[in-house]
Amino acid sequence: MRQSITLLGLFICLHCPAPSVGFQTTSLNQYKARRVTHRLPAASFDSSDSAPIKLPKQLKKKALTTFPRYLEIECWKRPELRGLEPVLQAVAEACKQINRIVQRAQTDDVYGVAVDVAGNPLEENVQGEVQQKLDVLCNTIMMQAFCGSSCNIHSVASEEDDEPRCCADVMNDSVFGQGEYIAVFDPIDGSKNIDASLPVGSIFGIYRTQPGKPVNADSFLQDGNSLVAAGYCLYSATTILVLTLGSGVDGFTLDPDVSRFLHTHQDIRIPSNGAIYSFNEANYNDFDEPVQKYLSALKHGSSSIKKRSTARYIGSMVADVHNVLINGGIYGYPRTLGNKEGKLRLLYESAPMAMIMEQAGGAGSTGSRRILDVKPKETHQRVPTFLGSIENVFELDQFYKYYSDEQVNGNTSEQL
Ligand code: FDP
Repeated sequence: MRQSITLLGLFICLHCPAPSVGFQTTSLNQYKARRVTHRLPAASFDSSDSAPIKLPKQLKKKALTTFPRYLEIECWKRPELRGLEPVLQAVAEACKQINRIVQRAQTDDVYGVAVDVAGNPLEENVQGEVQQKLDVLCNTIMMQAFCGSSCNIHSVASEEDDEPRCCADVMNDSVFGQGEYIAVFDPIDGSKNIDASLPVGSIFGIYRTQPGKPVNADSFLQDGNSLVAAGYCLYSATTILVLTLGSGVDGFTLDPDVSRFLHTHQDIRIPSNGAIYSFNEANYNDFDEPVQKYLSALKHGSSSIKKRSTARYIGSMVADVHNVLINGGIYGYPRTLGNKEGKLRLLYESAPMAMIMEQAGGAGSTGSRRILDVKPKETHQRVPTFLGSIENVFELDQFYKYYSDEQVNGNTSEQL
């Protein structure tokens, strides 16, 4: 009896009309009037009165290896990487600088549109975005770290620059244009998040130049299997640098007291499956059918991952992917009706992240193939991106396979 009353209630509820203007019992003005609008008088106390915060004695520092020492040991074990040691040291220093800039974004004058020497706003970049001061600043820092720390990087391609640049040109000295490596990076990814004090990150990858071939824009069109190193730095509750040199993944947390990256995460392994799914679901109606079906399966509990799914989306790739790397699950930026190749850039976003995922035991897929197998046709190419635990990404791929087989003549899962 009780159950049938509950069901009846549910039925009535499901069939009751959606509230319309005529249905309202409270007008908007009445609603607004209910808010607490008075302001408390501004607190007046002299901040110099406040005593310095003392940390409890039991908060002792852990004995952790520093990033420079870690690099020294790794490059000693693998002499072929020695040329990268000064480069990666400099990149870590650049991440510290970017970290400070991000933390000062609300208090210092680093906001707003970037201007040239004459004070005119810079032109839109190749992505069609007006460059912000912060983007330009972080780009310069990263570029100088890669190009100016040694003579080992020949050229760089950045999200912020339309074309790759030779380090000789960046440093204005021909000695810097001879290295055997090239680097790709996104100096500040998810920068729209900074206004709201949310996490952002930097992403990078390093390739070898092709022996016997001149280094030019085509040298960057290598698939992700050729990456020698990849990493990202997340500027969040803690600042963490995550790095792979092709034999596992390690994480280094910035200790703000001594301004050093310390080896806090040894041999990171992503769980083989996980509950998190991290997609911008506002785009659901524009996703491919296989992605829609996959997301529905997660929500209805019919996924092969026998865990109750939980949604997490910050809107900053580094933060979202890091969450999935640590806790397990899947991150996705699929193609949409408006963005046929998705939004993320293959060379300096998806491929480095896919290398990290695979090195941690996870997977990176476009839905139909490994991200690391996609050979770019141009520097700023975009690619549908799914990254995460191996079982989760495998299941997503299965949805693509199943629904493409079903629509042999359709174009929902066209091969990249
Ligand atoms: P952003 O445009 O702020 O640089 O790289 C692109 C990116 O950020 C990713 O970091 C982020 O995950 C994604 O775009 C967010 O896009 P949506 O707002 O479309 O979800």
